[in-house]
Amino acid sequence: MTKPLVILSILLNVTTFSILLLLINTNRFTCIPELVETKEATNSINTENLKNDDNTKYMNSKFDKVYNEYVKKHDRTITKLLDPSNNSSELPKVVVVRPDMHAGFGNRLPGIICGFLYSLISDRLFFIDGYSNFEKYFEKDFDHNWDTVSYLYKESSAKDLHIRDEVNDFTLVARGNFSSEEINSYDILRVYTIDYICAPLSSNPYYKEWFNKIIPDYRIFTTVSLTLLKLHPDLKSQVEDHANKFRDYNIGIHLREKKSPEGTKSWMVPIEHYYEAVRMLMLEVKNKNVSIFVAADNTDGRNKLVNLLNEEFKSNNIYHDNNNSVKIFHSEDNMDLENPVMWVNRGTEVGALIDLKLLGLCDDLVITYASSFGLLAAGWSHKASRQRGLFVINPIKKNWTENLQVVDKIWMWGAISSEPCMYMSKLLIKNEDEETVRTFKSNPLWIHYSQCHFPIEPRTKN
Ligand SMILES: Nc1nc2c(ncn2[C@@H]2O[C@H](COP(=O)(O)OP(=O)(O)OP(=O)(O)O)[C@@H](O)[C@H]2O)c(=O)[nH]1
Ligand SMILES: [Mg+2]
Repeated sequence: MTKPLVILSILLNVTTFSILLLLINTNRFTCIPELVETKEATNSINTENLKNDDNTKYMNSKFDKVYNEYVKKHDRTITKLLDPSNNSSELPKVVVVRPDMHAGFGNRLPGIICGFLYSLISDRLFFIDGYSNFEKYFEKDFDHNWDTVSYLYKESSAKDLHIRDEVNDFTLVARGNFSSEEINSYDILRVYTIDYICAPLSSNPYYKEWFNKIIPDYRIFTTVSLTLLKLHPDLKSQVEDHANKFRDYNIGIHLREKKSPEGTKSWMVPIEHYYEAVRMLMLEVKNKNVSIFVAADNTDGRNKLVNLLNEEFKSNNIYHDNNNSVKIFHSEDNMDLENPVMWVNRGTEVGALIDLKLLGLCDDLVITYASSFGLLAAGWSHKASRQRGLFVINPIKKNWTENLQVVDKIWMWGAISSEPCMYMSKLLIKNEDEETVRTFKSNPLWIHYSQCHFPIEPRTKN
């Protein structure tokens, strides 16, 4: 190249580069508006409530694709099945989940999530049997009401995968093949459980790869529940009304006092322990408007805790030095209302769902050991991608309460994940064969799944 040509080429390059820089600075370069939009979306998440639940921190586009394909397949198959001109005698294979309608609301949902996972991995259709008023509380993307098709399956063969604590095929869940000849010979796989019983499925060698591809972060419950269990718009707007009280940073507390390990009345959960956990969280918060949302299984306990927190934040200098303003609130549910379905567990179904969702919208959670309510709220959460796990408050023996700081057992711990509890996992570890236990323990969360509930013994048949 001659000298003038080299100079011209340098000039041209410099000019092009300058124009590019100018375009970038003035946001006129095509990719810039997108970048700006993403930033705005991320910012709006900080004040997230359900209004923007399509744009929340936790999203999984890979699973969404699988889900949307499933919905299309379900609709197509059902339309064909119910078409009067269809004279094929072949019935699609199905998974049918029966929730326990006499159990707490936190107990009804895990079986649904498990059943849906079973249907995905085994290429079966998914149905729910006997969830009264499901449509009143949740928005459905497809018709999974078993009543729609059950009359066709009167003569069909069925296998019980789970019947509460009595029957649980853990070997199949942890290391079996859901498409084997044996399992395929059944038209119906039945799931009747109150537990997040399918947790070992993500360790199963047949499905590990699928999970690694579709839900690699082990937020399995969150991923499935945010698509399959969408709150009904009426309830959603009630949640939004409450969520408007949320501020820059929100701590959610679930206080469960009315539950003790089976057969013992000697355990209690000191209210002060929740307040200790909140103090620990608050020490790291500076220059923020904070809200604390308190959900509880009884009005008295809730009021005591709210008063204690109010008192603390009025007087304690630590928080004033951190320059935080704190507001404490709760939903309107009156926990003294007797629930006709569950006389031990009070309050209304709407109230419980609203509390669950509000807890799930908080930035941090302080919940009660062994209560599926708090663990479920953590799992059914748009904030599941928060880095810090849950603070879990353990009950302690009543006669230890004279000195609350000295107990010979952990009374507060931080969970590594927001996955719900699998209370049967202790039983799995105790009773199953070595290979099943080993496979379950290959799940990095096995301790999380197995340390969140009192040990239970299998029911003896009499
Ligand atoms: N509204 C509301 N209801 C609650 C709250 N905590 C407990 N309840 C009621 O108590 C029930 C507790 O049942 P679950 O949701 O299964 O929770 P759990 O603590 O595991 O209790 P069990 O499984 O019944 O032993 C709920 O369904 C509600 O009826 C709360 O914070 N708010
Ligand atoms: Mg429960």
